[in-house]
Amino acid sequence: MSETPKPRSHGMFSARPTAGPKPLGTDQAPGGAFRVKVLTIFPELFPGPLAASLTGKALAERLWTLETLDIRRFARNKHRTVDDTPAGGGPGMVMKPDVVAAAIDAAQADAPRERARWPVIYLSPRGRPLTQARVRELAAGEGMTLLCGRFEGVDERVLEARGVEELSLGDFVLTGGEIPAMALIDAVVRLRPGVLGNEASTEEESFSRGLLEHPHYTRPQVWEGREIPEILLSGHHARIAEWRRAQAEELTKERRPDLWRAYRATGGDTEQSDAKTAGRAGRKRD
Ligand code: 4FV
Repeated sequence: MSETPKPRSHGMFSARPTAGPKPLGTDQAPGGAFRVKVLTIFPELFPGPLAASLTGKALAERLWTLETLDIRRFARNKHRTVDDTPAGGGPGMVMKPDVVAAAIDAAQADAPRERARWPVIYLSPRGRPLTQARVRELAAGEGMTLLCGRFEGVDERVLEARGVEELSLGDFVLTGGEIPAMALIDAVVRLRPGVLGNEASTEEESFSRGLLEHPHYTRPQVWEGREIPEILLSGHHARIAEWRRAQAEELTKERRPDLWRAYRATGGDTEQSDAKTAGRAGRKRD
């Protein structure tokens, strides 16, 4: 079996790998670049949509780096077999533990051992549902290695042996983990400093306070006979914030009782409610 395969860096800038291909941007990447490694049997799918817009600009500015490792390169036989029939029978194929482990070990060779700083994540429907809270934690780290499943999934033993975290994009079944991996990368990279024009926008957005986002409006003021709610044109920022909060609460109660319960359990956005109560109290005062 040939020597350990080299990870391929995405040639948006270097079509042919120079001597010892390096992940995109690490050469003069400022220490702070968030590093992403993707283990997949379809490396050509990356960067894909991540090369566009804000994530693409951030990739070019080396605010993050992307390295794909083709799992097939870690196969042990000349047919580069990465899967085999399921033990106990049943449909489909399962990805082999020895091959997947070799890919994980190669990816982690130059990553910090502390998984809190650089977790290894397998995207799968069995995983813990991905939340904005977990995304925020990941964005505060140094990097992450993402394992993209195909077929029926991956042999359980390698997930245990390598302490792999399982995350799910949602209760539905895809043909592969690559799209969930891209979604996770997008969600994490947009929280990195310098990626979003105004970081402020992440404070107000869905889930930032455990609530769904309030409705948005923009010109024209009247569209198909439908008006923008008056309050939003009042210029009264405190009342506008109050209205948006009430809208966010209404919508969350209606569409996501699970989030509403969690929100109430944490006493809602305490300081806000305190402000509100204080405001009310204040008002009473004058
Ligand atoms: C999935 C999800 C997902 C399951 C079998 C890939 C597929 C195949 N990943 N959230 N939902 N994965 O459906 O993350 O291996």
